[in-house]
Order: sequence, then structure tokens, then C-alpha cells
Amino acid sequence: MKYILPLLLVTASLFGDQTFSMIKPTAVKEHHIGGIIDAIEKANLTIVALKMQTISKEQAEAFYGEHKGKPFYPELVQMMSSGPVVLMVVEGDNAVPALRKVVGSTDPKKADAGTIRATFGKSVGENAIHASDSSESAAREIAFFFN
Ligand code: IDP
Ligand code: MG
Repeated sequence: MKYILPLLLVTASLFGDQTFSMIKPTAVKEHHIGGIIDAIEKANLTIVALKMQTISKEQAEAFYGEHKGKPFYPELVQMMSSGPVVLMVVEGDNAVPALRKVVGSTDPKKADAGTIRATFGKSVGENAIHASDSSESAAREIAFFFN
């Protein structure tokens, strides 16, 4: 019994933390899947699950439920359901902040040079990629798209 906690800790550190990411429809249409995945891997993060699908308006509404009522919400839902996206589970040390760092600020014009949004984003609404903002969001978002 006393070995269970240390075993869990060792197992968790072996696998690292997980976060969730999604390449948005505009970036897929503009052939940036390869460039974006390359940037994630160069940040020493590991993609452990990946699939492509077009999400429904209802899924986009539920996924971005925290933004319901904001002026950009209808446009966001429309945009996210407008074509195929790439859904990914990403793993690594401090995966959530590590991925947010390589993704960059919400507004591509304000994002640090070399980040995914600075390189591949066009505007706040078309900023190439989503990345979970906390481990709680990551767990919820992974469960939303992967079972
Ligand atoms: P984040 O993606 O950097 O976490 P959030 O504030 O959670 O940013 O917003 C979710 C998404 O909603 C953004 O990635 C962006 O595409 C979109 N968004 C946020 N604010 C605006 C806005 O003012 N106009 C248009 N779209 C927006
Ligand atoms: Mg967010």
C-alpha cells in the first residue's frame, strides 16, 4: 500500500503533463499544419494523439462556452465550424504553459516573434491555433474530443 503514491508520482513524471491543442480552420486551409506541428515539436513537446475533423456549430458553441455572450462569440463559433481542424493531445514538462509560450499571445500582431501565432496567425479571430489555458481546461478539452 505504501508504494502506491511513489509509484503514481514516478508514472506521472514519466509521462509528463498533457495539454490540448487545435489547429484552426483557416490555418488548415492555408497549408500550415506541417509548420505548426514542426513548431510544437521543436519546443520539445510530444504529440501523443491527433485527429482531423470538422466540428459542428453545436460542438464549437459548447467548446467555447466560457465566451458565450461576448461580442465575438458568434463569429468564433462560425469560424471554428467552417472547415476541418486538427485536434491534438500534447505532452511534456509543464505542457500547458510550455505550449502557450510557443503559441504566443491571442493577437498575432502582439505575439512574440517566432511564436506560432506571430508566424501563422492573420488576426485575433484567425490566430491559427488554440491551446488550453490551465490543466483543468486541458483535462476538460481532452475529454471533449478524445475518449
Ligand atoms: P486564447 O485563445 O488566447 O486563450 P481567448 O481569450 O480564450 O484567447 O479567446 C478564445 C478565442 O476567441 C481566441 O483565440 C480568438 O480566436 C477569439 N477571440 C478572442 N477575442 C476576440 C476578439 O476580440 N475578436 C475576435 N475574436 C476573438
Ligand atoms: Mg482561451
